[in-house]
Amino acid sequence: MTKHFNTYSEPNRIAEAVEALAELTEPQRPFTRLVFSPEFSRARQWLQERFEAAGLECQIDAGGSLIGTRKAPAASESPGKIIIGSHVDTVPAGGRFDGIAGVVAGLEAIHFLNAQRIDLPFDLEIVDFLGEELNVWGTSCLGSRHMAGLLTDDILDRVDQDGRRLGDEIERIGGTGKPASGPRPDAQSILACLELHIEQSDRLETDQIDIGIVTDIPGISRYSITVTGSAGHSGTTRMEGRRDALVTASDIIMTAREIARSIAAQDNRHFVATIGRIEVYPNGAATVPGEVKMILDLRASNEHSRDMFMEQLHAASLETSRRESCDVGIERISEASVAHMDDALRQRLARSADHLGLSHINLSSGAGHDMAHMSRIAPSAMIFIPCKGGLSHCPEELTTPDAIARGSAVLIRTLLDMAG
Ligand code: HGY
Ligand code: MN
Ligand code: MN
Repeated sequence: MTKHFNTYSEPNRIAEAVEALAELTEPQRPFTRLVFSPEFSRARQWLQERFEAAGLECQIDAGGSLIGTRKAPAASESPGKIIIGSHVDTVPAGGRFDGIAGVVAGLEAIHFLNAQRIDLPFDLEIVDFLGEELNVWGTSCLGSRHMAGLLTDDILDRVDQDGRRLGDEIERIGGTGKPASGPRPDAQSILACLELHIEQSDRLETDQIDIGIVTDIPGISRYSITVTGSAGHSGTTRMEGRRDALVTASDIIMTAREIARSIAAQDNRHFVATIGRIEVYPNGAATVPGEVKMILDLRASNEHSRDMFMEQLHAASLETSRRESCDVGIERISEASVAHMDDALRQRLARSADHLGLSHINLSSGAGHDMAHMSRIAPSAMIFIPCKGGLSHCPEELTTPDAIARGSAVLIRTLLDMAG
C-alpha cells in the first residue's frame, strides 16, 4: 500500500543522509560531533554541498548558522520568509537523529518542491542553527540565540579550559563573532519558523502516535553550585570536625532531588531538576574533599515552580552548610522563561497531519530547542516524531526513515497550506 506521506518525502534518501552524517563523528566515541570540531566542519561542508546541489543559495550568518535559501519568484511582492531548521552538532557520545532529523526534513521539503516545480510565494530558508547543544562555554543554542539578539558580549567573551574564546570560534567558522545588536534585521518578515525533532521521550511510541505537536518549551535555568570545605589527609583527619565538601554536596544533590520530586508531583506541567556535572577538588582517594563544583539544570513550564524550587534549595543548602561547616554558593549561569509555540501554526500542523491521515497529540517538550529562542522574534512551532524507547543523547537513539518522512510530509503540507 503506498504510504500517503511517500508522495512528499523519500525514506531512502533520508536514510542515506542520516548515515552520511553519522560517519562524521569522533571515531572512538560515536556519535560525537561537537560544535567547532573537525567533524562539525566536515558536516557543514557536506551539508553545504547538499544545499547547493538542491539549488539553495548558501550563507553563514553573523551568528555562525548555515542558511540555504530557496528564493520566491522575482515577481513576488515583498515575499516574507519561512524557516525550517534544526542542528547537526551533537552532545558527546550522542545520537544520529537529535537535530539531524530536522535538517534532513528541511532538505526533503526542498527536494519535493524542486521535483514538483512548485514556486512558493515566500523565501524558504533551511537552517543548521549553530551549536544547539550545551557546550563547554555553558551556553546552548548559539545560532538561534544570535538570530534572536540574545547572544551577548559576556557570553562571547567566555573562554574554555583550552583558552578558546567563544566569539573567536564563531568567527573561525564564518560568523562575525560579535554580539547581535538585536533580533535579525528581517525578523518582521519571518512568517514562520518550523522544526521537526525526535521526541526524546517515549509518549508517542507508547501511545502509537505519529506526530507530536509541541505546545511549549520549558524555560531552562542553569546554576553553578560551589561547596567549600577543608581538604585534609584522609588517614589523619578525625571524623569529628571534618569539613568534607563532597559529603555536603551529596546532601545537596539528594535534597534537590526530593524538592524536585515534590514540586513535579504538584505541578501538572513540565518540571525537572538535575545535577549532572560535578567536579571534586583535589579528587584524591587519600584526601578529604576540599571543594566541589556542580551544575544544576532546571526545566520548568511554570515559572512559579522554578522559583519555589530555588527558594527551597537555598534554604536547605543553608541548613546543610551550617551542619557540615562548609560554605555553599549558588550562582545563576543562565535563565530563560517558558517559550509558547504559535497557536495558529500548531493548528496548521494539526490540519496537515489530519490531511495525511497521521495521528497527532499536543505535548510539552522536556528538552530545550532552537525554537525557544526563535519564538521570541517570530511565530514558531515544532513537531516531534517517535524515537525508540524515548532514548536520546546516547548512541542507542533511534527513529526510522519512515517516521522522518511522515514528519517531513507534515512540514511540506504546511508550507503548501501557507502558500495558499
Ligand atoms: O539540553 C537540551 O534540552 C537540548 O538537547 N539541547
Ligand atoms: Mn536537539
Ligand atoms: Mn540534544
